[in-house]
Amino acid sequence: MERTFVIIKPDAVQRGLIGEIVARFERRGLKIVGMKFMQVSEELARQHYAVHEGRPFFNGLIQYIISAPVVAMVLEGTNAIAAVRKTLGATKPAEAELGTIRADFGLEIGRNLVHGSDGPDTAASEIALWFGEDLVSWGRASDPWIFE
Ligand code: IDP
Ligand code: MG
Repeated sequence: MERTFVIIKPDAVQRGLIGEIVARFERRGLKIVGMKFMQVSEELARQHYAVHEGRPFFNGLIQYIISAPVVAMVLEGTNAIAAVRKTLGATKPAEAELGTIRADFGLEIGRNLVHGSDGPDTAASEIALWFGEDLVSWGRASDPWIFE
């Protein structure tokens, strides 16, 4: 079973889309094992996006992610990392497939609503950075109907 890290970003929170977005992950069968509503500090934002430091959009990205609260989540499931990335859609909403979160709710790359880890290494480091050990392993009644 794989775990991945998700952020419902400030634009999605301000637009009242938390429930809509969480519902899509739940419907897909992903299990919530961590979730918090929080104001991101500039320090945490810079650590999370350290790989993008020096890019022209970096400062705008940091300001965006600290501009309003976010919902940080850890989701668990079979191939959770790839399943979440597919559910998010392409980074540029204009290129995202219809039916994905970014296509259904977004237009611009700088307001693309959600973050999802892009691989096993980033998932592990992002979960550690945002949640540490503060996760809940639990048996969900529907697990046998979702995981074979
Ligand atoms: P990802 O979120 O799909 O993994 P990345 O390339 O890792 O995409 O970029 C991280 C985030 O940085 C994007 O989700 C988006 O919010 C922002 N970003 C990336 N490229 C641009 C850009 O050219 N302009 C503005 N924001 C950008
Ligand atoms: Mg990325």
